[in-house]
Amino acid sequence: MSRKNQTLGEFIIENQAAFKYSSGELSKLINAIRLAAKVVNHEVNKAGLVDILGAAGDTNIQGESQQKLDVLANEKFIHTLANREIVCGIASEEEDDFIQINSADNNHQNKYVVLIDPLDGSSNIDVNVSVGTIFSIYRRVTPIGTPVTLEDFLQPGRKQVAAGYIIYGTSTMLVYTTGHGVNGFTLNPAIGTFYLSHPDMQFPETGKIYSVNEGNYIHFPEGVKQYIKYCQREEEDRPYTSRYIGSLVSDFHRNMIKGGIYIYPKSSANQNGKLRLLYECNPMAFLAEQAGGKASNGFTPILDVQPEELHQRVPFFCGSRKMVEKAEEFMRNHS
Ligand code: AHM
Ligand code: MG
Repeated sequence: MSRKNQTLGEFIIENQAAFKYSSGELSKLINAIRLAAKVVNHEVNKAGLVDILGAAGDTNIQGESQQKLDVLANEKFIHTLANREIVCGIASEEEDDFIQINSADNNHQNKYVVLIDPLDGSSNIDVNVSVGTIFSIYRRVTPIGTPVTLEDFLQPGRKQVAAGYIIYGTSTMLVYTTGHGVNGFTLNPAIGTFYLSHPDMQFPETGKIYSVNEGNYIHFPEGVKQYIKYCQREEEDRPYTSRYIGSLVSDFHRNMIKGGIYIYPKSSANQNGKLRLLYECNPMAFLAEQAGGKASNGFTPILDVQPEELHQRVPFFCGSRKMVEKAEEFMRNHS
């Protein structure tokens, strides 16, 4: 039973029995993500002190060179997961290829692979706008006892065991699902503990916010252009409000709480849009569905798309169920 003010640590232990494959391994994995989140949060919070502490590329007082935050976040997550030997492989938006975690002593006995976008929206760091980390967890499909292969990472999103994000915002939150609803935890920075602040998060069935980079309007497919016009028309409960942070985690988080739709469509310049299927869209789609929302590529549920490569991009429509269905209707009618 979840209750407000429960710590994330307590929540993980109490809910372990509800996990599909309950061996404690997934709990340990989420605990490691919780730890890496706190470390990255600390670094992100220091970003504004760049004039004092030194910019990326500078050498600090200990003679260490300062790293860009997205590179640093990547390292922190990979090291935290790899050092604990609780996963058999990691793929990251920041790495060209997946990483095999070789543990000499346990002979590839771990069963989970993790995919991460360590610092999404990192171009927002310089202007003090919220950024996030996105993670996605699968059970490997190749036999335990052998090294992981690409096949373990190229699974449809429907196979995810857990997924979530950390939002480094006005407060830092960790929001995740293991397929039993979505729960949000807020970090108390004074004591470094995440508390359950948003139990059983739900997308409102519909909403009044649409989030899309309208600067690219001219390049959008006709269905998206028509849907945007629909959002702006003075009819029924419209016009809707336009809100676009340009940081997927933040736009998603706001829309889940207030009701809304996020769209990153294909464009004439970019046939598959911009967002990555494995690191961004699948975990967000899993969370959306678990919270009663919807996520699609305009025609098909994101979670049913069969990935073909690690860094594959995909058009993304995600948010309140009725809004996504309406956008899909425009896509169908104008394709
Ligand atoms: P990134 O992985 O390089 O940070 O890019 C992903 C980000 C998303 O967070 C955001 O929604 C989108 O890119 C914004 O893109 P654009 O500036 O093209 O609207
Ligand atoms: Mg990203």
